[in-house]
Amino acid sequence: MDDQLNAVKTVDPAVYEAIRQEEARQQGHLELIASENWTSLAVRQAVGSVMTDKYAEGYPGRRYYGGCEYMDVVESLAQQRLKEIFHAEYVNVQPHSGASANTAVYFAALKHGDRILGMDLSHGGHLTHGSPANLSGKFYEVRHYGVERESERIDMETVRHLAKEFQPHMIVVGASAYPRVIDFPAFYQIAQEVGALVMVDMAHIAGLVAADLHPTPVGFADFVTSTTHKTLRGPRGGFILSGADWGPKLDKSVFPGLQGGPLMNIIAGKAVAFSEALTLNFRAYQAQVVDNARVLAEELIGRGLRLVSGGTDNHLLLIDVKHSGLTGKVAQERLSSVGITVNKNTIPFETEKPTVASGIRLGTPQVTTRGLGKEQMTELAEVVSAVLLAPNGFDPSAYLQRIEALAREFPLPGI
Ligand code: DSN
Repeated sequence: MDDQLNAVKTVDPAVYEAIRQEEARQQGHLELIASENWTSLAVRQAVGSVMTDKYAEGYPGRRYYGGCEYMDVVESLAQQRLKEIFHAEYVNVQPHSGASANTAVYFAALKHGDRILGMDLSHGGHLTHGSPANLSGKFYEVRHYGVERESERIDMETVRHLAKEFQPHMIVVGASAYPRVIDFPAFYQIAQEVGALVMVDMAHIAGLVAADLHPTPVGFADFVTSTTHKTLRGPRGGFILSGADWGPKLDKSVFPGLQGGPLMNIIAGKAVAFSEALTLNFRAYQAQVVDNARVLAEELIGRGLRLVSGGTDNHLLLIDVKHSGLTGKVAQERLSSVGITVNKNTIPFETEKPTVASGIRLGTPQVTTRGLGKEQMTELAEVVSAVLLAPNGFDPSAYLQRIEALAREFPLPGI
């Protein structure tokens, strides 16, 4: 990264220093935040390019400003590749984030006050799926489904019952902390029965879907939204997929409805990431992400930790740390003291505030990008379980050394 940061160093030493320290933090620790990843040098170079300097309001071939010929090249490439990855008829690569993508769909398909049925945030859903703290919960009438107390999984008969009672205009499917396969055809069937539209937010599992490791929502949803930076390993941003018939409305909803000029440097980074996602290497990477999560889950359970739903089918796992006498906040701090970054997370039927929480969420996308495999998952599980089950006042230094050694052995590619 040296050459790319020389100018920053000269012009703004304070920002340079913060970037370097962040680089060292990421390099020297293990990032187990399930929604994070490590982009390729190619993606970061595209994002850091002159594409950031251009206004390109509109869409390829129909822009409001002159000089957009290369913007058109890049956005069209991103669109074509995204269509190819997910077999979608219509794509929009301009949403600045997953939240923007979801909001653009709501504004295209719903009226103020319409009813949406989405997954409860504390059961693994997302803020933009109707939380009262989010625009989606303020603009629409919301009912939530969750997981069953015993199985900690979504029960489709419960969802059907709720849908029949509530008669939603839209069912929102997808989660940010659900470790199990989501049955998209079953949701779609229920939506058909009650005459609702379906939006699937596949942000967390987009990379797995791209690699055929999770059933695709395409064909079982009117709209599919996603971020680009989680398992999909692109730059920070969002996108929308749908059938061609919704295209004109969605285009208008994103621009000029919700956004102004697209972030063309990010769209260039998306195009590069989508080309990477079409390779065999990417499929192998996703398979390793899932294998690593499974091994990590099994090893943690074997060492006495309780996992929500008893395991994982995807890239993430939720540990009920209350079961081990901790809060999520304390567990996050303990792991941080040994060089492992995680986030505290509410668990189903939560009794603590979200800022305290009873769980932590762990994911394997980033550590898999740096090359950790099953053997290292066993070592990670040893450290995580020892740290979570240790008495208060334990000495973290030996564990920190082990994690730092692992981080050195598996450097982040491209620095
Ligand atoms: N904040 C993201 C996550 O961590 O899952 C969702 O937007």
